[in-house]
Amino acid sequence: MSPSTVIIPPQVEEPAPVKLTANGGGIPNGKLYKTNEDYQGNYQFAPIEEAQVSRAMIKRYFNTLYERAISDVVVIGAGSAGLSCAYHLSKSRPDLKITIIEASVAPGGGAWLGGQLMTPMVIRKPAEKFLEEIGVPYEDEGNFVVVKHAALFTSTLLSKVLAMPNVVLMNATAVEDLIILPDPLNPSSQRVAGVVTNWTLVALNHDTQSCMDPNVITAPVIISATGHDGPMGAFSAKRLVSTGLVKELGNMRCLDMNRAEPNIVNGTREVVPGLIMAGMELSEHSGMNRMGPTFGAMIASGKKAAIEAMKILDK
Ligand code: 48N
Repeated sequence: MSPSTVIIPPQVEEPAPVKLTANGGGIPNGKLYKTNEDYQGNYQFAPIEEAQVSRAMIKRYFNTLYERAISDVVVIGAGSAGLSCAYHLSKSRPDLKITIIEASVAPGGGAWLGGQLMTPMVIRKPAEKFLEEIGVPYEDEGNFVVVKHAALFTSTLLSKVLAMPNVVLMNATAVEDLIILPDPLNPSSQRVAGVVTNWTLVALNHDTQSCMDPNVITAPVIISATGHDGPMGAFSAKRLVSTGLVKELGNMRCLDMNRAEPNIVNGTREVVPGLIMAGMELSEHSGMNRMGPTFGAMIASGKKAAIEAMKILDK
């Protein structure tokens, strides 16, 4: 084709203006337009009015925000521990309203890469059983397995969790405080009863504007899995200390895989009434070793947190 030849796509019928129906849907002239998936220059979308897109998002998002203001369980942090917890909890208890609050736009935390920005992910046995459950292939190295790319694990787990009808993920949203109330079961003590949230960009910029007040979500059980580093790492552990509910941080100890992983899993527990701590945040709270680039303990800690949450809810 000589360069002077310019292909002018066949003129397609200008879509008639779409009349918005009351609920924000668009049925142009009472009929749905035909579409055309033609890659030879005549690809046609059904017409839309820009306001329909806004209304489609606003209606759903703010309905969810309204409905999840009262949740059954809030999971703070959608890293490998938080997501693993949400998976097991929603699978075991599809009746529960589980709301995940994730500060980053991209959930997944530190589980998009293995170690030192390398992509393979090491998971020590017996945690590979979870990979088999969610369908993540791995290479078997005897006492541990290797997933070819950490993102294969995290994206698979994330897709399973997001497909669960009772799970809602609010990403780009930060927990910037906790709700702590007198414990109705024991008024002389206090109980974590919910979270205080704001858009993360707001939460990180409180010193640039006058008070930008937050929102709240209440729940009888909070599971905190905010990790040990990052802009808000170990959030709840630090907040529990600053409120005086916990005397002092244990501070994460140096790397020792063989101590760190079983201690994190076995130490996953309700650290104060109403709040279960999981994953690497626990190392900061309880002074456990770090394990570095191996993720089996995150998977198992998440599952243990789900088991502990069900014990509380079943009381
Ligand atoms: O992946 P992380 O940081 O945390 P975990 O515990 O799920 O997994 C930890 C794991 O990635 C390791 O650190 C590995 C095993 N390395 C160990 C080692 O020795 O170095 O996920 C925490 C998530 C992140 O996505 C944060 O954005 C989010 O929590 N987050 C928050 N979300 C909402 N509100 C907050 N205040 C908040 N703080 C953190």
